Amino acid sequence: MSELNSTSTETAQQEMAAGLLRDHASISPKFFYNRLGSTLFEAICSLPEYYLTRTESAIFDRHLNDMSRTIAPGGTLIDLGAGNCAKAERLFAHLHPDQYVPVDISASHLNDAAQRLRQRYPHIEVTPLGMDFSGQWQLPDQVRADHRLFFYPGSSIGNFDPDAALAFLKQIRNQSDTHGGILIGADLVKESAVLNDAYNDSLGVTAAFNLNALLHINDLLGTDFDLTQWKHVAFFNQIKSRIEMHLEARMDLTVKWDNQHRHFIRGERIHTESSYKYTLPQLLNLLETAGFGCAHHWTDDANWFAVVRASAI
Ligand code: AVI
Repeated sequence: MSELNSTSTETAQQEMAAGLLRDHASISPKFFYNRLGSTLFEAICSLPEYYLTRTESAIFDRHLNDMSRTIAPGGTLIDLGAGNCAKAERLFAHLHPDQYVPVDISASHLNDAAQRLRQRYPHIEVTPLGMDFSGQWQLPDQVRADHRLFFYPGSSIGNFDPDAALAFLKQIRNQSDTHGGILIGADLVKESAVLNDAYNDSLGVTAAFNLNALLHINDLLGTDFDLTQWKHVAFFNQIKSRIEMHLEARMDLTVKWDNQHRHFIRGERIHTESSYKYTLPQLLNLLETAGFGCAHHWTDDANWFAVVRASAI
């Protein structure tokens, strides 16, 4: 089941078809997140090999008091890619936001969570937004304009190519007043084996997450992808400093939809996701180029993951 409204369904269909018809076929990683995909992603976050979530969480556990000293209380907390809102909820007791704005492409997940939060925190205005923020976006007027803190955890910044990451951060900067800022988590460059294991877990949950994109496309575009004909491939590309996820055809096959088709030969791949890994200086430099300064950062003991708080300057 997909969670997009009719206008965004049409745009999504065009985007999917264009990606499938490219010489090197690709699908945007945003198409991982239908209801099943969001559930599978939550499961990924608990996998032993997927160190990102627990490492980031441990950084917050250890340094949240220190972080909150760099952030004025009150204001609006804007949670980009909020999912079940659990990560932001942990900040409430430290940051005391007046308004909380969870934003996610998967609206049903979001509305359930927002309802629960309203009951638990009646003094916080909860304003959920079902929105795709992977391209051009603008926050609506219901979002208060002053003291905006954008919360972007989970290394989701890594899912943008570097130019797009910069453009995305600039959009955030342009929607922050001078009291605003960003609290962002990003996965750092490390030994390839650790990275490869994180995206090739032994339970096969990441493989299911990747393959589910084809079910989502069948649902949205009416393609006839047969999942048994495809396999999950993920590896660290050291030159580009990114994990690449692909779906690889196990045999020659043809995918059909409407009056269109795409032939794949055995071994041909659809690129489904890149997950860039930064060094800490690269990450700080990216934020500075986007217009954020006065950065404070916190990492784990192994320097696997970083959380950065930076101000709009
Ligand atoms: C959401 N994003 C940061 C995850 C990542 O690690 O790039 C998505 C993911 N893909 C496979 N496993 C997790």
